[in-house]
Amino acid sequence: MSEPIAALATASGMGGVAVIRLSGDRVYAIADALTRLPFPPSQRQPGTFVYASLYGENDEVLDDAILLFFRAPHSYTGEDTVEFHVHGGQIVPQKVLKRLWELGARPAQAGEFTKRAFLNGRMDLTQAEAVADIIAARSTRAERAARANLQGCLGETLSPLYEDVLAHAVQVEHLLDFDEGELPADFFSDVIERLSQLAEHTKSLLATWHESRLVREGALVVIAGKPNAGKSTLLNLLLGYDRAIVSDEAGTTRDTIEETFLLDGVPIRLTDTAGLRDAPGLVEREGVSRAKALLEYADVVLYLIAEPDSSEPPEGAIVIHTKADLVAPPHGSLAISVHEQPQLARACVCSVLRKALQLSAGETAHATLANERQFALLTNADSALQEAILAFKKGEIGYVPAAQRLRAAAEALGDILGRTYSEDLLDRVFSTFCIGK
Ligand SMILES: Nc1nc2c(ncn2[C@@H]2O[C@H](COP(=O)(O)OP(=O)(O)O)[C@@H](O)[C@H]2O)c(=O)[nH]1
Ligand SMILES: [Mg+2]
Repeated sequence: MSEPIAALATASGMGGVAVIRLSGDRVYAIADALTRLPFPPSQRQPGTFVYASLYGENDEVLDDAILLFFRAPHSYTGEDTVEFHVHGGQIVPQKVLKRLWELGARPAQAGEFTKRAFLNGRMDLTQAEAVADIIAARSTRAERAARANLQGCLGETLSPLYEDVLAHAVQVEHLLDFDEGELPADFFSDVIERLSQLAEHTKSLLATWHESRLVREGALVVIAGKPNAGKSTLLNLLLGYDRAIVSDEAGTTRDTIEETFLLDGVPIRLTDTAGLRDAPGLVEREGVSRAKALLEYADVVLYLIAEPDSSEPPEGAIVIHTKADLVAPPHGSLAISVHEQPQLARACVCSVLRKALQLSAGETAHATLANERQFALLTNADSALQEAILAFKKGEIGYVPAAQRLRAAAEALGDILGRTYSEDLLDRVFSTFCIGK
């Protein structure tokens, strides 16, 4: 039994068409009551549609709509589903939804359609998460990575790993019930070799998280340096518009200014800061202390120097010499002139950022980890595997703990896929979804 649920699947607000999705048991009875067609929805073939008036309680027409029919298990949720394409805007969709509540449907919770799709075996948990990621994507790169996982890239990589580790755990547990003397002599060396191969897979999958996280969460890049080093000029150049005031008056930028631009699909939170100096005014002093605090959190610090400047760059910062058109930069240094060669300066700084952030040029069409949950579980699986291998290498005394670690590794892998799950986990995953998805 699954209660009929309904929600607006399209964004609320002005729009030509709004789509309302209705899924669960009895949805065809509801659609019959709503349309009053002589050839009612309940008698229609799945995969067809009809244009019909929708009626309210007192025979008034709520809207004219197109209805699409899906039958379990061939629908997004795997349940009977009817979609209503009605006029968009503030009023009509709300009227139709209200009527659906009167007819026995209830409002869907965030992500509930996708949760049902998962529970009905239409997709694994990594695919369900990819649905939310496609919607949340802020760049085509993020969207492509999410699409790959929605198509099952991550699931198809993890499933055989899970099956294999689980099979080993089961086999070892089984063999431990026998006398060691009965085991084939090379049994455990074979197991160790096979597990080491599996650990290679978990390692390479773990390595995808760095870039994935950047694509998803972006990177904080802070531009620092003394007043007049050309920080605001560089910020404007990278953004492509005049965001910050540029002036030869020292102390022009007193607050921190943050704007985002995309570098190869990675959102770069670019932050311009007050020039680092013993500032005369209170406001600028506050700006300087904020700038210093930001240096701690930055993924990359670009430290600009306009000669002559003998200041010490913060540790780990990338030094860029500016205004190369005015003063020859030190030999072998990284130098730009925004005034004379803006294109070159931009290309140079972008390539510095790519390198510092370790961004690969290629876009993702393979399995990547998509979130902290997956990363944490795979990290656990990976260390459990390593511990199992070490335990096996100890010989007989290690076999029991090794079997336990193998079991733990299998469980962690299974959790990523949602082979095992708790209500609590599903709540956490699906509560971040949009209503109507
Ligand atoms: N000649 C030259 N002047 C520059 C260059 N970049 C910035 N400036 C000038 O340096 C002054 C300070 O620049 P600004 O970006 O405000 O520096 P900030 O204090 O570090 O933010 C301004 O007058 C800019 O026009 C450059 O590449 N060449
Ligand atoms: Mg400035």
